[in-house]
Amino acid sequence: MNGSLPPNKPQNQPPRPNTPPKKGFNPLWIYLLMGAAFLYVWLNYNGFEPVKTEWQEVKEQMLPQNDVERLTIITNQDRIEVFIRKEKLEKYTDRLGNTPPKTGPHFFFINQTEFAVYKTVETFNEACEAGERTDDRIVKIETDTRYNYFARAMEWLMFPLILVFIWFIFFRRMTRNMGGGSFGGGGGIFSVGRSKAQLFDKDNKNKVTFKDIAGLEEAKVEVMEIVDFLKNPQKYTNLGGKIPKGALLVGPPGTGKTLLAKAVAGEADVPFFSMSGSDFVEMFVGVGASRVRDLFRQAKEKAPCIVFIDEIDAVGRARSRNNGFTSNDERENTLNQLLTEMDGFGSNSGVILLAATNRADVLDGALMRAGRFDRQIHVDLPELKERYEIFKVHLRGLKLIAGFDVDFLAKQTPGFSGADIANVCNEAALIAARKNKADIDKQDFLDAIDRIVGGLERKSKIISAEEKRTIAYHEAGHATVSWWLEHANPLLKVTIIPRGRALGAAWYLPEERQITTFEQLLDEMTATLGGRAAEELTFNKISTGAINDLEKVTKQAYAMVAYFGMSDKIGNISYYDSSGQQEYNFKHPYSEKTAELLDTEVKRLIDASYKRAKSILAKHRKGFIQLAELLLEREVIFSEDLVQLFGNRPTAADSDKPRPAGKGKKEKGDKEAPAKAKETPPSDGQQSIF
Ligand code: NHX
Ligand code: ZN
Repeated sequence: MNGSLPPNKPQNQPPRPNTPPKKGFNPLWIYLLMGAAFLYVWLNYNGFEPVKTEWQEVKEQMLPQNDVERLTIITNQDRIEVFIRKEKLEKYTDRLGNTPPKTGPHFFFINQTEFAVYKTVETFNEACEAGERTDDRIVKIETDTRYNYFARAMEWLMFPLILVFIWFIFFRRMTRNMGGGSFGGGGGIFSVGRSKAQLFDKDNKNKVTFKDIAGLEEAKVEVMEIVDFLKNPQKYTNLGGKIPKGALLVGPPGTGKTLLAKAVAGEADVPFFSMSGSDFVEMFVGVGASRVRDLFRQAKEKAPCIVFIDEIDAVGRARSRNNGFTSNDERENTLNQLLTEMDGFGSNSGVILLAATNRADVLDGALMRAGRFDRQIHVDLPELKERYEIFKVHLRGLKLIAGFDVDFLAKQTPGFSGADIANVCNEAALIAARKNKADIDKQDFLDAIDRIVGGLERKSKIISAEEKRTIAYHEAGHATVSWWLEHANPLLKVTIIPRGRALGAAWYLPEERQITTFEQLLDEMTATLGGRAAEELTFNKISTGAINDLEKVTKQAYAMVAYFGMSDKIGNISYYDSSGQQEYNFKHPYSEKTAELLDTEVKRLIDASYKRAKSILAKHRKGFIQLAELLLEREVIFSEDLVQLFGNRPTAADSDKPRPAGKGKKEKGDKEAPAKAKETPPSDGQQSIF
């Protein structure tokens, strides 16, 4: 392929946009064609057009005065051209201009009298020959057929030209859509095989350094080592070690993989090529592979350097074994080329590959074997302390109210990624600005968090009083059930203000934990079903609104049964596939019989949880109804208000337990449910599933 970056380019030049110099296709032939056409026209045109005259004039004046040298009958144009003798030209300067051309034609007339012309000229010539008019010379008469070659050529060329034009436009648009490369800058169809890597040199303006990254301590150490490999390779090779070829950054979206890579670029002082895995994937066959080749050729020219491929799963997805209709040959070729290139350079050649993905499980095994992406650097969602650090970074530029509690923010945002936190900070600033505040306070941040978790608040959505009631009871159901469950997430607030797609929501503050127990899963399911249960209990009617709850519960129950081995009937079996190989398999890895069993187990779990939710609601009916009515009135209720209604959240001893077995099902601390004995579900039947 074509060289796009001169090998000897000085390192301190500003970074070049990813448009290599224009080469390859030459539109010269189109210009040549046009040039030839113009030349032809120009040569045939001597700057003089014959002047129109009439046969009458020729016959009665020009011929008798012996001015005509010859006549040319254009057979296919009904036109006769008149050539005037050189010595007689000045007679006609008033009509032909001051410098009439020596060669004609000078006049033409419309040929309706061809026969008469012949006759007249013949008579004239005969008279000359007979010596009747001695000063006269014979007038020649010729015929000519004149074609408009240009027009004819155009007729022939028109169709192919239109085709070429359409093809051109189409391809141009296609490459632009797919590659994002600009056509004007030399991209276009004729450079599809070139890599789109963006080169950052050390003087890049918006440079990121490790100081700009909060959290990610372990990942930073790993990545810093890679920088060190490039800076002091001897330190490692002296001892006989080999420099690794690549490292894979793995982690959920928004956790800072790309940022980490950028920091490497900023710190390493070596050229840094950055591209996205999807840049390799193009509609044309063979393009991906040739882009890989081109990328590595460029990288080797610039070694030592770092090549960063973002979203590598776009190319690195495991090659399918069954080469059926699910296979993607083009992508596999690209991957094969990538594997070949990674083996192709010696490990000390100074090119280190960094790649980022949020789906390491789907990557091809060959990509991750030793000698390729040797090391995996896990970039996880930030934990409390890390979120605190990240908040501090993003709050740097913001005008905060005095005494702002950053720690509180970190506590309120479990499960947030670095990108989410950046978003919260920005959103908070915007919200404060909208309210014309001088500085940003805690409430702005809370609103920003709500907005990012739940979407835009839609206060103006018109909801009928009846629907409002349903919503309030639904949410009160969630709140009540979760309140009385020991392992359910602590409630933050309940709201019936529509937000995003939801008409109302119960907000929890999930506990940060690494593993989840069966009891926790069960309690969460029960709390999620509390909304539907509340609708059924209070109105004896159910609504479609619970779709999201039911979806969540169903997935949860399926995961418990099929993945976590939490059903006795299925046993300690997991049909989870972490290799991602099964993803395109339409067949389940289990028998039909097991499939049925899974279904019944899922149903049993959900049914039991639903009954449990209903029983809790029935038991705490009074508080539940009070809560719903309060919610209708206030629209938002915080956990503090719930303490007023229900008392403190029960401890392990007095909350509703899924394992009654005679001892846990005592309703201590519940004074608002006088009908408790009646509402308590029969304690055999459903026990077996727990
Ligand atoms: C609709 N929305 O789609 C209306 C506007 C039962 C009182 N016709 O369970 O709002 O019915 O506890 C993410 C989050 C769909 C995705 C919420 C997709 C909600 C929410 C349907 C309350 N709160 N349902 C709830 C609700 C609805 C829906 C979602 C989603 C309702 C319920 C949505
Ligand atoms: Zn709900």
